[in-house]
Amino acid sequence: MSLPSESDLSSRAAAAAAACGVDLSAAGGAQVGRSPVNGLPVSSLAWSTPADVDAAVARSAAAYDAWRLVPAPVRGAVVRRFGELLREHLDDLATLVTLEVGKIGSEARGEVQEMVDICDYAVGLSRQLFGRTMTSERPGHRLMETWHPLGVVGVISAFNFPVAVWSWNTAIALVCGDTVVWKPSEQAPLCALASAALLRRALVDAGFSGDESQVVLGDAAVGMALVDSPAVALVSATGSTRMGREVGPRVAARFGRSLLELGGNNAAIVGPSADLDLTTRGIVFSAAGTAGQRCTSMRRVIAHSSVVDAVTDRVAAAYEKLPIGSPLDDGTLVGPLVNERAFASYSTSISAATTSGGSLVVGGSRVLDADARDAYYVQPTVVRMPAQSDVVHTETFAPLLYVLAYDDLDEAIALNNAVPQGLSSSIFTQDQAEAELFMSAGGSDCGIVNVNIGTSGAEIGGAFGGEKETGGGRESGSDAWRAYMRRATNTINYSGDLPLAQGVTFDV
Ligand code: UN1
Repeated sequence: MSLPSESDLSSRAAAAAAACGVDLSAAGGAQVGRSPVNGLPVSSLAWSTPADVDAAVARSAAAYDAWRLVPAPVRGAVVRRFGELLREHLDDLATLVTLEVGKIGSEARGEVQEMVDICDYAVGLSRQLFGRTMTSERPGHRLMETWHPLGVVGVISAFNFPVAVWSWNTAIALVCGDTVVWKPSEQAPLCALASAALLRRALVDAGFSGDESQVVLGDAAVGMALVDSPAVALVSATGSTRMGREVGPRVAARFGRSLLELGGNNAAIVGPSADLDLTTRGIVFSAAGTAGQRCTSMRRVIAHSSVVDAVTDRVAAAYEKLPIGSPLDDGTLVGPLVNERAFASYSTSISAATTSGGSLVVGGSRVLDADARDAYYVQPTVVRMPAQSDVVHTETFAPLLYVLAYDDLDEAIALNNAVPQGLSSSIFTQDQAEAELFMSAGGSDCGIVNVNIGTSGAEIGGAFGGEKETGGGRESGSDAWRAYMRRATNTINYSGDLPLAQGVTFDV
């Protein structure tokens, strides 16, 4: 495994950031960011104070006054330019994603591609912010709805998608006429500064102030300053259910809007007719890819008793061969966990699973600790469980997969739905009736319900998000844009008379 030295890490990061327009030579601060690749420092920056957050929100609100009046397709043209800059700097941003959060090259580039994709989507959307026209019960009247910008949007994003999640929110918010203040994960400040520098360039080149996009750096306290700011119309927060439990009520208390993307506990049902080659590949990508650190990562396999042994054996055989190592090395498929805390929860969950009757099938250990003492590489792990015990109901952000058996599909669907989270789900089957049932009202209760693919790796065209403790928010494609706008209902009277609705008379 080839691991960079501290100076190599910082100089690679500084070069990638500089290519995106971030000058780190004048930066420097007390907050040291450590790379999961080897645990060594990769950045040192200053965090924002609550006063900085207020100032950023004030700049954003001032920019909003003008931005909301810019025609939506003109706003779309700025997003188109941003998308072009992202294409140009795809490798620079991907390098920062790898260095700051430890994603392998292909997944880091895929994440930046997701930013490009949402920009393309948003450009088209900028000409399609449609409202409806409704028939009126009164003669000579027309009803319609108009969608208007909402205001300042606060975006709080997590370490595991340090740039894409912001871009889903921001590309859509900008075409909708909103301005954005971003509190990125404290794990990925350089990713944030570089992405925001490209967006600023797109805005300034088009003649705007650049204040339409703001970044504030820091931990939860900085995020909470955004959450509590009355000038922030919508808080879009991605992270743990614990975080969402705090954010949601605080925003609601001031009658703000929130859009929450919280934990998942995603399962795949494997039916008796499933194509086991395809199923195995689908499971391995979703469960071990990104080292199990996607909110859509597969955490449970619920397999029919006729195939459960075969599926478990195939997944275990694939796991034995997975190349674990530095995400900077070509060929690595499983990079590091983000930090020691993540490793601790991986270990604790494995112990809890075996204590509650589970048997370890494959994995279970930390590896490469001799090469990288301060980094946390672990083996993707499968535990066969007799039942859905407490630990299986909990999201562990690591490559830890529980396998359960079922006998009839209703039982499998009940197990799928029995956890508190409701983000993603899938079924592997060749039986159309099983697939349809899983997607029906009596099927999966999740926001994402797939057939013959894993739980992760959604495209930007669909609405992304989930139910129950996942928070209920929807981002990205479909009509998710509506969360970023306010709706006005208009009644237009061209009758020359004044008939009242519901037949009310009020003669004066
Ligand atoms: C997340 O893990 O927070 O569907 C987002 C996926 C990605 C997005 C995941 N497109 O796996």
